[in-house]
Amino acid sequence: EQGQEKWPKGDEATWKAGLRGVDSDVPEITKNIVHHVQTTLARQAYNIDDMGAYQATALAVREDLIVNWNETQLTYTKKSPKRAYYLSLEFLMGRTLDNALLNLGMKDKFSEGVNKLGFNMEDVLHSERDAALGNGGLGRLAACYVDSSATCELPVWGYGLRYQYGMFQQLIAPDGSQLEAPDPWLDNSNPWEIPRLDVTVDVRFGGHAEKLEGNRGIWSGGQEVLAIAYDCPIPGSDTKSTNNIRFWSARPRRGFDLQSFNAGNYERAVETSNSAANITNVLYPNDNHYAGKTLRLQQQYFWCAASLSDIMRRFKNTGKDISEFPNLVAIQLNDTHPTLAIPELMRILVDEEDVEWNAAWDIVTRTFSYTNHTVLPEALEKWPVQIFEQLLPRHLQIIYDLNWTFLQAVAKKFPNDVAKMERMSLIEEANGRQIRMANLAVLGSFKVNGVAELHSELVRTTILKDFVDFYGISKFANVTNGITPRRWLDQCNPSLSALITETLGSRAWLKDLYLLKGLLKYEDDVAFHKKWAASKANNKQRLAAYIKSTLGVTVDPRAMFVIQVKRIHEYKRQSLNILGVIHRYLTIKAMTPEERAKVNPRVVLFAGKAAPGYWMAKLIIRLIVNVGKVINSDPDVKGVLTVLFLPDYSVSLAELLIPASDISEHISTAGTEASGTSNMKFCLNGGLLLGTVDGANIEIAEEVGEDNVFFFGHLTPAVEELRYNHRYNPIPVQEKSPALAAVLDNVMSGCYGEASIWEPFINTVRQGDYYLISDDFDSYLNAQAMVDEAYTKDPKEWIKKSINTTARMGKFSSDRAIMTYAEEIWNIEPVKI
Ligand code: T68
Repeated sequence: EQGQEKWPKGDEATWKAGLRGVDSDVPEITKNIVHHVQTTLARQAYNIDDMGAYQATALAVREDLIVNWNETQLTYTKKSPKRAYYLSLEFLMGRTLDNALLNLGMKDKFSEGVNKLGFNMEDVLHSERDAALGNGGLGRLAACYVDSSATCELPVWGYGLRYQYGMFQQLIAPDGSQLEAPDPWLDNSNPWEIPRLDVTVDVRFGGHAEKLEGNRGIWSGGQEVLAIAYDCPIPGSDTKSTNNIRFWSARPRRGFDLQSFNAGNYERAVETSNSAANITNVLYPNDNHYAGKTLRLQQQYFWCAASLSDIMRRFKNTGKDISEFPNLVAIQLNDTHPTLAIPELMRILVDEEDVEWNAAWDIVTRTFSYTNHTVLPEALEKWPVQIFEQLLPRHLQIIYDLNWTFLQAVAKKFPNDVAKMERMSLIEEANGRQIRMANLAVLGSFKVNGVAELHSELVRTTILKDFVDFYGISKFANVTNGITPRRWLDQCNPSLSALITETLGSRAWLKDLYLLKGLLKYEDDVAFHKKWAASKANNKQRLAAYIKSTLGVTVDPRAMFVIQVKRIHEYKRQSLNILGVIHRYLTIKAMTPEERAKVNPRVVLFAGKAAPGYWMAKLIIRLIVNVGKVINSDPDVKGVLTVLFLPDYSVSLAELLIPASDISEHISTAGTEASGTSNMKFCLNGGLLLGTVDGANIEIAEEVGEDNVFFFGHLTPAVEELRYNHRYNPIPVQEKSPALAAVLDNVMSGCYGEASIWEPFINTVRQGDYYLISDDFDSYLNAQAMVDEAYTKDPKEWIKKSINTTARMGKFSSDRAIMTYAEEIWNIEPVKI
């Protein structure tokens, strides 16, 4: 069919002679790198450093990506398959070069080329700075999902915002406090983006909305902001298929507001242009917490409006009737952040495309699906009606109209249940009227999913129970999260990856992670054990070298490495970990030297950022740092216990830490961690899991076997009653856990800094204890004792557990997760490029 097509422009042979393919041999590669050094960077062999070598190499690889990107997009345009769009306010990409080289299958050749030019690939790779356009799990999940979409050859595009400043850089002050510095990640220019200065969308804010007959409306006036597209190619692994994330950047509509300018008000005119450009300035650094800032709502609408306009334009290019929209387009809402896309699509259909209201609603509700990432009430988005009225008057009308019809249906199904109506309404009437974004997301979607079995069950039985009663259970699904094994094993753990490939005989496991089961044959193989342990030892040495060079601290790689890295949050209970560490410290201090010699030496590592406005989380960081200082300088525990807080956690630091863990901790209060994804990364790399019966920990245990994880703590159904008792029948900590009481007293004794500093934190444990530290403490210590025993008593058994863990992690590939979305939600199919 393609052969019969007419060449679209000019002379075909001349065009084809000019087209470039993917560079495939070393001389071609080095030639292109040198070309970029000379003509793009305007440098030479005389004055080029690692950073320059990185830039030139990245530019060369970028060309290969673009060649594949072009071919992929042309194929999609020609075949016009149903496509899925992943709307995520966060994409936590990390570095790109290594990943691109591995996915293209070009790492060896580029390494050879770079070597010939006098550089070392490791140093070149490390010159890249992370793209940190996300807070944590939710943003990294989006990054894993675009990797898997491309790898599985699915026609999926991501839509996001191109923040000028990503996640803040974390510094630790001398007193142990977190300090924040901006992350101007675009300062060195970003070789991985393609500016599309011709792809723009006008986005309106404010003005006024008029209603016409038949629910139609007109929205006019206000201020227009220009959205400009920047495309970021996402290569699949071992396939040409290269997808796209389109990031929007805000510009003032015209350099300044001409009317004000003409009226002689230059300053006001410039002000408008400033506020427009502000929209994509900075990523909001809160995770699992709603802050309600107007600029955040502007970000959300700006991004939804630009993305939907773009999606609509692409759909219209197919020439299909508008009623076909849901047959060609699926849109996934990553949390409630993009929920405005629902009323926005209604507005486009009804006001601009002249679609009748009910027909429009039918299109909308066959297009969207929504992923929920939390059941914590403080994280649920609710926008004050007042802000909405000012910024998005037409959307407010649409939401009111939707709510009117919806509540009538609710009243019909549940007559006289006023309380239910109040709970389900899109508008919360208590403490100032607010729009409930989760309710709107459920109303406008045909499928709602949680991110792990337990979490999806909690969604169905708690926060969205009324909606399950109303719609029936089939609208509510589970898709357990996954991680990409390319970045989270092949790339971050080369020694283990090589061992697996050598053992299984091919790299096929990277695209079918269940093949790791083949390692089970060697679970008792002494020679294999030796190689397995050598890989872990190597990763621990690599981390020890990093710790030495950044913190100046020497850690012994022969000690057990215990790691907890994630956002700092009370529900994640880094507090439980540090209080457990203090208990361990006090226990060792009370021992005789002979007894101490028998203790299992541990290095306990923490990392993670606290939201700048989350005072308690920052206090917990400060406590960890100060406890570490005391322990690390105490000769009594030297070589037996080391405690460190590694500053500025990032994707790249995770890639260094995760392969080096013997044990990682995932110890949230039961029922609070929706899934967790680092738990999967640690286990895939052969680290054992110490955790609560929460989130995806449960499914990991199901897969790897309960004897290969260390579980502790109360279960989800007990939490409510325990909290009730804390409030109404409190038992003193001393009675519940003398061990914990001693630890709290120790903190208040002043040995880690004045008692008054820690008092607010200690009080949350002594009174109220919302996160159940006192209920789980003894059980936690018990689990830690089991870890020590398993690690010291029988090293062979430990390695066997480690092998079993890795071998049984097949389920947690994001390829499985994305194929579930594709087949069960989006109804899209792979497209061969
Ligand atoms: C995380 N959520 C969940 N939120 O906490 C984690 N929130 O259990 C889960 O594994 C992960 O999502 C992926 O499903 C977040 O990371 C945020 O970062 C966030 C950001 C802005 C506003 C609210």
